[in-house]
Amino acid sequence: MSQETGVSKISDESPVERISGIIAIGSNLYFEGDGPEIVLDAALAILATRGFVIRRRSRNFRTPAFPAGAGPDFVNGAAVIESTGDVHHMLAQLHAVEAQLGRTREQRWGARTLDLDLIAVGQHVLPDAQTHQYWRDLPLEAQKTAVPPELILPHPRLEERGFVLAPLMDIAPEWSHPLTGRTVSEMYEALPQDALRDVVVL
Ligand code: PH2
Ligand code: MG
Ligand code: MG
Repeated sequence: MSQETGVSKISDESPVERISGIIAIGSNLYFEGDGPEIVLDAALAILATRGFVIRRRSRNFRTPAFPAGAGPDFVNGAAVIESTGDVHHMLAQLHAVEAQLGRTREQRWGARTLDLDLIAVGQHVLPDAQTHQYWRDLPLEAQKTAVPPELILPHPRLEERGFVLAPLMDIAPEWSHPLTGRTVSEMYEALPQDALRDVVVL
């Protein structure tokens, strides 16, 4: 840390890059006797011990499982988390915390003790706009079997999901989608009535 070595210098610019991610959190199964709300609290507490700063956290919402009939109601929320490192580091940490709290890689859309989904990182588009469009346009039937082989950001199903957008309204209503330009508020207002049915604040 000296001027002579040139390795780093003290300045008003941080030498370490920090990134801020919007995550959706959810649970609809007990883990070792603890219900979904406790599991969600634990997940954020563990993220904090792993070096994340929890900048914002939404209220908890009870939401019916999607697709309908797929299992018990979820408790869903959202948070803004900040860390050093890149997007892939962030995703790996989310997966590690899921595993720590009992998540097994199970059936797509099945019940789970903990689901931590990276929804967006600023205005990043991954892997590229064209691939993103492909996943966004995929019909529901195809979504049931086709799983993206790589991280897609923003989350390709964001705009359809009341259980994601309702919590996002608490923490990031002004965030805008880098490809559509629509804000969370606009996407929330545009949801079909259906998407918010039985979505209630706990
Ligand atoms: N997550 C899923 C599948 N279905 N349904 C609700 N209500 N909430 C979720 O978080 C959720 C879901 C896959 O990640
Ligand atoms: Mg997930
Ligand atoms: Mg999910």
